[in-house]
This record gives sequence, structure tokens and C-alpha cells, in this order.
Amino acid sequence: MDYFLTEEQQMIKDTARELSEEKIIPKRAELDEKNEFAGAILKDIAKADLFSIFVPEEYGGFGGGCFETVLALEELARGCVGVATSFAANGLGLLPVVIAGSKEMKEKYLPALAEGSSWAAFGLTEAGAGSDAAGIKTTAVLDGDEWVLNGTKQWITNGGEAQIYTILALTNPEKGIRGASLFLVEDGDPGFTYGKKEDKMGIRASATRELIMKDCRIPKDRLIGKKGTGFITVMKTLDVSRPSIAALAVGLGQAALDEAVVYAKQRVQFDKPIISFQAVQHMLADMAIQVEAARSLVYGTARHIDAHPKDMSKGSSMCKVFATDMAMKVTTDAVQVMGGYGYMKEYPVEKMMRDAKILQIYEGTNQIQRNVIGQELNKEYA
Ligand code: COS
Repeated sequence: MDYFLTEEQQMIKDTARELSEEKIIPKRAELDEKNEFAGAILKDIAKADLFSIFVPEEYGGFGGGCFETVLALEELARGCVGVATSFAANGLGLLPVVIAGSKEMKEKYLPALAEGSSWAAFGLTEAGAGSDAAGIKTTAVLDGDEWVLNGTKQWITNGGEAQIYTILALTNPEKGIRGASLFLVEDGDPGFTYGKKEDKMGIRASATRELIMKDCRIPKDRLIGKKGTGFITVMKTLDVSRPSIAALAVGLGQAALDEAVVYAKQRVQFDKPIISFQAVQHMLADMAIQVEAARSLVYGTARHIDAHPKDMSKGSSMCKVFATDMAMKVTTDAVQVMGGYGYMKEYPVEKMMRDAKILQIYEGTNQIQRNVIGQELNKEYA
């Protein structure tokens, strides 16, 4: 399908595809088995200048378009969702600075993030605050010229690997989430440490750790935006970044479809390649329909967000749900088409099916996305 990409957009897609083929695919099984963070590959992605897509031009970036971002992520995820997740989480971590940071903060941090010489992570989730993001307990209190943060963030992608962390904390706990503010914490800040690296079902090439703040002291000017506006900035950040998760799902679904078709053409049973059987053809056809439908929705949504940045919650949640449910189904069907071979670690679809599951969970479960869509429909038809 021709999506009428500009020359520049096609170049971004091709660059990411090349990285996938040359750097990611040859290493993905080993990284998965060893539960090893793909730091060297992220450095290759930085060399190819792809980190710049998250950052506005005036701070050394490519422009920060949602559409360009999904093009790159789709191709990286075709290689490995674990690697692509680390890259996407960097965009998620720096978005609050782009959305709400002061000019000085942007000038100080964004150029290195655009270069990929510094990486970011996003600290929202806590042990008792996942879907109920408003239930966070981390606090920040002003003491002279410093903020003092206390609390623990859980399951943070790029934890321990990133240099900057955007952290939501309560600055006025009696006001609940309307008393929350966002902060920028740097690796090495006093009182800031990491928990153990988690051992996950999938996306094992990404690092997931706790962020522990015990009387963590940071300068006063590390407040992102105005005091008390942290939750709104977090919600705006998630609105822009959820299509990124949908893009990972499209790349993954495409990769699983490719594997299944290639296998079905060469696997002979009853003296014929199994692709000649209608039962298999119909499965492959359904997989192809779902991948293309998801791609169209994700591209359309990303273009809409770039054109109308204030009106994006519903579309962003819709494409996250549709594409990630698709990836779970398509990777499961790819294993089914490949039968016993598909279930073996020797073939990549086994890992793809494990990687797919998290897409329905992180950056807001698909149940939460349906809540958001339902609430928006309720408003629209008032
Ligand atoms: N953009 C801007 N503001 C938004 C917003 C958005 N998309 N969504 C909510 N807000 C605002 C609301 O307008 C409200 O502001 P006021 O107090 O001024 O009215 C405030 O934020 C609170 O909103 P709401 O009452 O709807 O919050 P809830 O606690 O009911 O939670 C959901 C809303 C469920 C949508 C939210 O908790 C959520 O997205 N949860 C999933 C979080 C998640 O993704 N976790 C995984 C993180 S991994 S990175």
C-alpha cells in the first residue's frame, strides 16, 4: 500500500529498516536469551541520527513529528520489540521536557538527547499506581533551593541506563493528583538509585528497573512546567506517545506475517507446500488484513496528531488498542501456522509472541484505553 511518504519520511523508514536488518536481527535471539540490554545497538541508532526525530528543530532535532516517529519505530520493531521499546521509551521520557519544560531546560538537555549521547526514561508507575496513575505516593518537598524527592517508581524502561528521568511526584498531597508536579532527575543525583533489573517474559533486550528516591535532592529549577500541572503534562505525554506503541505492534505483526508466509511456502505436507491449503491461506489472509488495517489507522492517527495536537486522546487510544490486540493475534497465529517449529526457540515467532503481550499492557492497558475512548464518546454525544 502506498502511503505517499515524502522523500525524507521514506529515508527515515529505510534507515530504520537497514538498522533492523544489519544490527538488530543478527543479535536479537542472543539478547533475548541473555536478558541483555541492547546498549550497543542504541549507539548504532544514535549514529544513524534517529534519536533526533523526538526533538524540535530549534534544539538540534529533526522536528519531533509523531508520523516520522511511528515510521522509525515500526521498522525497528520489525527487528526486535525489546530494542525498539528502549528507543521509544527515550522519546516518552523526554516528551514532558518538550511539552512543558522552560527554554533553559530545553537548551540544556534536548541537544544531547537529539544526538543520542544522552538517553531518557519516564517515571510514572509505582507499585500501587499503574492503571490508577493518580494513586502515586512519591512526594517532593521544597527545602531552600532544592527539591527533596521520596518514593519508588516501578517497571521503568531504560532504568539504570538513561541519564535523565522525568518523575511525577506529589508537591501538594492534600490536593491529590491536582497537586502533582513533574521533575527532571539526573543519573548520579544524591539519593537516587536503581533496583534490580527485572526478568521479563518478553522485550528482554530492554532494561526495566525500579527508580528509588531516598531524600533525593535536586536543584529547584528541575521542576518541569508549573507546580501542580504534572498530571496534565503526563496525560498529554501519553496522548502523543501511545501511537508509538501502536507502531511497535505494526512492525511486530508484519515481522510475524513475513515469517509465517515464508515458512508456509516451503513447508511440505501431504506432498504440497502448506500455503496451497485453503485453511492456511485464510489464516495468512486474515493476518495480512489485520496488519494493513492497523498500519492505516496508526499512520492516519499520527498524521492527525501532527496536524491537530490538541485533539488526540481518542485517536491515540484507538490505535493503541487496535494495533496491539492485532499484534497479539497475528503473532499467535504465526506460531499456529508454523506448528511445532513455531513453538521452538530456533524460530523467531516464539519470541515475537512473548514480545507481543506487553504491548497490550504497558503505557496504559487496553482496558484503560477503552475507558478513555468511552469517556470521549460520552463527551462528544452530550
Ligand atoms: N489531556 C489533558 N488533560 C487530561 C487528559 C488528557 N489526555 N486526561 C485527563 N486529563 C485531566 C482531566 O481533565 C483532569 O483535570 P481537572 O482536574 O482539571 O479536571 C485530570 O487530568 C484528571 O483526569 P481524570 O479525573 O479523568 O483522571 P483519572 O484519575 O480518572 O484517570 C485515566 C484517568 C484512567 C485516563 C488515567 O489514570 C490513565 O491514563 N491511566 C493509565 C495510566 C498509564 O498509562 N499507566 C501506565 C504508565 S506506563 S508509561
